[in-house]
Amino acid sequence: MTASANDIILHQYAISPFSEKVRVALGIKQLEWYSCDQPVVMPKPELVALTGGYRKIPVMQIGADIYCDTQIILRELERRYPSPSLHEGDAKGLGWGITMWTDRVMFQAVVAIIFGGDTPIADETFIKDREKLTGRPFDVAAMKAAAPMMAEQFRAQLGWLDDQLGNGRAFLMGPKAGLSDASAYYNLAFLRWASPQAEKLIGIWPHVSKWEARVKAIGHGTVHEISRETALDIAKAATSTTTPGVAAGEPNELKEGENVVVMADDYGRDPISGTIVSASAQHIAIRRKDPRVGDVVIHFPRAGFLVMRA
Ligand SMILES: N[C@@H](CCC(=O)N[C@@H](CS)C(=O)NCC(=O)O)C(=O)O
Repeated sequence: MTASANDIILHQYAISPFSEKVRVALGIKQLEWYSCDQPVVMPKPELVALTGGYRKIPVMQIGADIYCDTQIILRELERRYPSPSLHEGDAKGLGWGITMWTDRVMFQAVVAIIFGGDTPIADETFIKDREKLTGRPFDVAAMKAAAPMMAEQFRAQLGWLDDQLGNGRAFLMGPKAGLSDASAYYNLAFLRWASPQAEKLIGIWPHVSKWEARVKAIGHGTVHEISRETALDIAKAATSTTTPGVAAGEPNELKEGENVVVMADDYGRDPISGTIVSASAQHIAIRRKDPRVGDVVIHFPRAGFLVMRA
């Protein structure tokens, strides 16, 4: 199989929980895609050639269009492959709001349980890398102190999921799996991969356990491997298919063609510079040039990202 400019390339690594969210969405939509393996720690020269400095995982590439953050990745998958929808039964708007809970509050509880647990899974290189990523000390002692409390926080949140599933529905929002399922599920998968406490915490919830098995059974669609160099060659040869234009209502009157810097508002706040191609309440796309990949258009969500005039 050779990938073309229309194919989905997911830059990821196997034990990345946020990649699991996208992999489940690819499974729900039964899509065929290419997995491009990326390192777990910096340096990631091929990834940053595509993204202009964004280093987090996953990143989706389709030709010369690059999507940073799972929110914009799932939004674009939904736009390009609307059926089956990630919003079957889901309140389309509030499904995204739910991801703000699963990706921040719930995820941070899981991180503390894993890294504050008894199994040391973080080596020196990983710790140094994550300190740079977050701009804070990777304080194992503090995480150890917090882990028991975080187990209680996580239990409370699993209780919400169990109540939601308590009326016999197969998935969180109804009979079909969607955005909320992929978003809550990856936290449980991460805990299963990395913490001996997982079964003790998850297994006590009867509805959650059955739901977890159902989401797992969805799979990841059809996946092929692609090398980093081939992915970069595809970007270089391709032209972005993004339609230019800025939707009405920009609170700060951002305009097409303006130079801006975009960065995440939480961690991994590396600034990415470019020229606005298109924007709306939910996305911003900026063009930049890179010696290895040529002209690319990089896409970010608006919620959770800051846009500043350069
Ligand atoms: N808000 C981001 C979060 C992504 C994230 O935190 N990813 C983790 C891996 S699952 C990461 O990038 N860690 C640092 C790294 O892998 O270099 C998203 O939704 O994509």
